[in-house]
Parts: sequence; C-alpha cells; structure tokens
Amino acid sequence: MKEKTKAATLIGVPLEEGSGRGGCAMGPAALRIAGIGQALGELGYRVADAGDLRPAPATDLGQNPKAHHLPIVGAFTRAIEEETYRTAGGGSMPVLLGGDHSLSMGSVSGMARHASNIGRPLFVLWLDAHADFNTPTTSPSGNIHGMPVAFYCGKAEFAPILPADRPFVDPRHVYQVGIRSVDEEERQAIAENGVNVFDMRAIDEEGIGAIMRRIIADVSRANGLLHVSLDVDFLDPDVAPGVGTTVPGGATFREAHLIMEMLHDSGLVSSLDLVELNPFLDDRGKSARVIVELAASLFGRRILDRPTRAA
Ligand code: 6HN
Ligand code: MN
Ligand code: MN
Ligand code: MN
Repeated sequence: MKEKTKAATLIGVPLEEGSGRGGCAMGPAALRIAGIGQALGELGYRVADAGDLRPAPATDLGQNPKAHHLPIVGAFTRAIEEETYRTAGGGSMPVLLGGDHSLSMGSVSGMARHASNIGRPLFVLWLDAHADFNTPTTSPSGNIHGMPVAFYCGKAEFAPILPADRPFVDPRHVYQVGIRSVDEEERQAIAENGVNVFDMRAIDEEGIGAIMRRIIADVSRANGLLHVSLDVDFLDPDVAPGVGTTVPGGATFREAHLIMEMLHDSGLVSSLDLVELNPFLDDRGKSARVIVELAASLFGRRILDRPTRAA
C-alpha cells in the first residue's frame, strides 16, 4: 500500500509579550528565511503555510501585575488553540513557529482537545533549560513564558482564557528534558505534580539515547500522541545563541539531533513548537538554521538508512 502523503501546516506566532523583551516576534520570519518550509517539502511533506496569527488583545482579560501582558498573551492562546485543533483535526501536523514559549498554552491545549476527540492520551516532550511551571503566584518575573506547563496542566490560576470544558494535560504525561534552571517553588510544584524530569545531570549520567527510549516506550505503550516543544535555550548557548534566556551547560547539537532522529523513527509525534528564537540576539542566522536542521531530522532527514529496531 502506498503511504499516504503526509501533511504539515506552518503556523506563525509573532508573540514576544510573554517573554519580557523584544525580538521573538521576528522568530517566524527568521525560521521561514532559514528554510523551514523547503526542508519539510524536500522530505515529502505537503506543506501549507497558515501565515502569522495576529489577534487583537482580549478585552475581557484584565491586566494582571503578576502575569504581564495577559490580554495579548490570552488572545494568542485562544487563536493558537483553535488553529492547532483545526489543523490536527484536518489531518495535518501543526508546526508552530514562535514566538515566545507562552504560545504553548495554546498549542498544547489545542492538541489536548484533539487527542481527547480521538480518544488518545496526549503526552508532551518539553525540551528546555527551564521547567516553565511557574504560576502568576510563584513567578519571580511575571513573564508568562515561564508558566505554560502549569497552564496546560490546569495548575495556573489565570482569569478564564479558554472555555471551562477544555481538557488539561496530565502532568504525569509531561517529560521535561534538558532542565537546568528551576525556581524554588517550581521545583516543589513539578515534584508534587509528578512531572517526569530528566535534567542535564540525567543526560550526562544516562545518555540521551537511553532517556529517549524510555520516553518513547511510555508513549507507545499508552497509544499516545506526542507533542514536542523545542525551546532554543535547550541547546547550549554556543550552539544556539539566539535566545533571551541562555543558560550554560545545555544540550549539544549531537544530543539534540539524536532526539529528533529517534522521535522520527517512533512515528508518535503529532505536533511541534519551535519557540524562543530571538533573531535580534542571533549570530548571522546561526540559531535559526540549527532549529531548521533539527526540525528536518524530526521530519525524517537522515544520514543513512538503518534497520528498524524496537524502541
Ligand atoms: N522560557 N523561570 C524563569 C521565569 O521567569 O519564570 C525563566 C522562564 C524562562 C521561560 O525560557 O521559556
Ligand atoms: Mn521555555
Ligand atoms: Mn527556556
Ligand atoms: Mn497514563
């Protein structure tokens, strides 16, 4: 049987208000210039580009001194949730071009709604230096890009952004890899909620291959969908300097590359966020190109064919 054509839809999210500094709004443009569309096309995907979402601020969401720019971040959350949900329901893989990490409040929530429709559990692979599990109460900065995981797990006390009947993600289905900067109250929250955390020490001690085999086996056993959220700061700043929140001691290009290759082979990935790229801080497009290269590996670019082996 001929494999049916795979489809992917690029969804641009020029959002930077969640991050507390300017620049991420240029991320979608930089990722397109670095060739994200062509890369997926060359791998046999039918690629659609939905353009950039540009919602007006939500007037029903008041300003909140502990969650900066809530009216605009909340408006984006609503637009992204709907676009992601409709894209996935239409049989195309949503690829979100960020934009800061608060965009995942919308993309993950949209995928949770889609997964619940088709009766499969949603899992999230969070590749990041940070846990992003703050809430307006615990956040030291008030920047919403540090809160998306708590939001989509239903643990952050925001004014109502999405309708009350929308499903949350089970925090025990969230896998955080590469973590190396966690705030004190966040540390408690991720432990209490049972988030699966593989910090940099775990990568050093166990190796990224062993960690990924465990994660893929868990998702596969549950017949889950896997949403992948790649924050540029997951990578070491030498590899990808174009991000506002660099933390030393990050993943190497080779570790990130292996993750993407194993994810592709797993066939479990349903959706992807590419977030926090700040072209204003980048070194002549270096980080944008690295992110496109990693995305291409996730979509099947490979060096040599390998015999398939069980995860
Ligand atoms: N990101 N934990 C810090 C905060 O302000 O809550 C940093 C968050 C960084 C968020 O990198 O997506
Ligand atoms: Mn992040
Ligand atoms: Mn981060
Ligand atoms: Mn479960």
